[in-house]
Amino acid sequence: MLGNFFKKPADDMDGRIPPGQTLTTRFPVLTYGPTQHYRPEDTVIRITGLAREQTFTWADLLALPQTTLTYDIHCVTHWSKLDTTWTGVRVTDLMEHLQLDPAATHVMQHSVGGYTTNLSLEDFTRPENLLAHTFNGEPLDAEHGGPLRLVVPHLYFWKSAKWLTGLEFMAADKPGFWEVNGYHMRGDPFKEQRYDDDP
Ligand SMILES: Nc1nc2c(c(=O)[nH]1)N[C@H]1C(S)=C(S)[C@@H](COP(=O)(O)O)O[C@H]1N2
Ligand SMILES: [Mo]
Repeated sequence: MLGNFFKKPADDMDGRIPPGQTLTTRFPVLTYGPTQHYRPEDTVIRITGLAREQTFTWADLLALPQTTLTYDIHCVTHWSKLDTTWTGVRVTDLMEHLQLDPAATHVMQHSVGGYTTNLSLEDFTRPENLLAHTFNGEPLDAEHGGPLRLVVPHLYFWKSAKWLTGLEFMAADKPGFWEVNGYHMRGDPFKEQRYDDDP
């Protein structure tokens, strides 16, 4: 019995698998509503709210430093996928070109099609977060949010908007699409923050 205190379950992969998750080697598609199809050149990211209004075109984004990172992703529907490799612009590199009002504490991600999801600035500005256009070395498929999506790997994957089109800076937290519908405002998979009544 005592051994159980010292031995991790064989399948938690040294703490990489959050509670209640199972591994998949597939890459499931999870979208509310239709997949959006448009050309990379038609991608525009609009900066609104408590920041100097700006737009970033596809060319603007490609002119910023490009970073490739590998990490695990976790969906609230109980699948996790290890070692996914993404290329794009680090949120922290984009932030160097923004002028935020000091009152901004949160950001709403906006997508083509109307999907939204909220983050605190602390969760948004982590060094591993990417505005990603490439997955495993290939242009990101439309189903997975191409031409450009956010990837915020330390939170459940609903916090990573596909077909990103805008970042709205806010003075308070505000629920996005799934958060209005009962999901957690933060969504930390290691704390199992799935629904709004989870701690
Ligand atoms: N625009 C948009 N982004 C979205 C969603 C969506 O429905 N629309 N679904 C979210 C959810 S619930 C998950 S789990 C991931 C799924 O990404 P995937 O389809 O690439 O696996 O995208 C997130 N981003
Ligand atoms: Mo999800």
